[in-house]
Amino acid sequence: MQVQEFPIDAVKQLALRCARAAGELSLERLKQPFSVEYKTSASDLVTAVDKEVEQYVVETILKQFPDHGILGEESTSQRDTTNHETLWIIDPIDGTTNFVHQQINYSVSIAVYHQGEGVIGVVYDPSRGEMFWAVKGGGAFLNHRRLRLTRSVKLEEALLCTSVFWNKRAEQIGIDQIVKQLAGKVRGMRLLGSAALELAYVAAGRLDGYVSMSLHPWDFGAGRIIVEEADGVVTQISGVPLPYAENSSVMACNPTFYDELLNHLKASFEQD
Ligand code: 2AM
Ligand code: CA
Repeated sequence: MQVQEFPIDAVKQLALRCARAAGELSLERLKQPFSVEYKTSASDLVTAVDKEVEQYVVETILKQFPDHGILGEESTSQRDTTNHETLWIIDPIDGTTNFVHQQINYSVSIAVYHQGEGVIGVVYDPSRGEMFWAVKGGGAFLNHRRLRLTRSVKLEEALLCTSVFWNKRAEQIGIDQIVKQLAGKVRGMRLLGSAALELAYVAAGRLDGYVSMSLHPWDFGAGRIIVEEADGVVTQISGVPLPYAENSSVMACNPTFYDELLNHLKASFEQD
């Protein structure tokens, strides 16, 4: 049997090209009015642009790699995601609420997993022209600049970010108390509204850490690879490894205070 080698360079080039083109398309669409719909509620939006951008990305990938699987937030791809050696995980617009209200602070997120392992992560911020990307074993970059977390940070010095959804489940796990306790321990807390971008900022050292109780695979698929390649640590909030195609909690941070943050989170969950 002939074993085909994974064409990592071609896949990387395609991921970068798709992210840039998708971002440019989103900027172009901001020049005209577009439709905004409620998905499940007034705080859960989807626009015609999310759908158009996802469709563009899916078609572009499948033209070059027809046998690859795609898991996209807007499900314009109805293909089975379980039976592919190579799975692309994409969010055409991560931070749709920001896209609608602010026209900045959103991103295109594209990740490629091969045999279950994250090999390429790309998070593109079109409003600032910032491309965050990483190849497994090859490092993380912001445009052409290498990203490395070399600074030593203590929990009390950390600028942390979180995405919290103030819903019934959040109430049940006591999210208000958990966030309050965390905020009291660190230098500052931020809530930017695009998980993919927040993870990219951890890799770039603009934030020291990011915590979320629950994210979708397209929210963290690419950012997680970028943080790891910048020498950061990413796990679930219990400390166990992240899955790649399922929902999960996420904690990502500079490695020098990972244990401190993990112990703090564990303690605040035990109190609850
Ligand atoms: P989205 O814009 O693609 O929906 C802050 O809102 C961040 O969390 C964004 O990355 C957003 O992605 C994501 N998000 C929004 N609602 C979510 C939910 N119910 N579960 C997980 N992630 C969500
Ligand atoms: Ca989205």
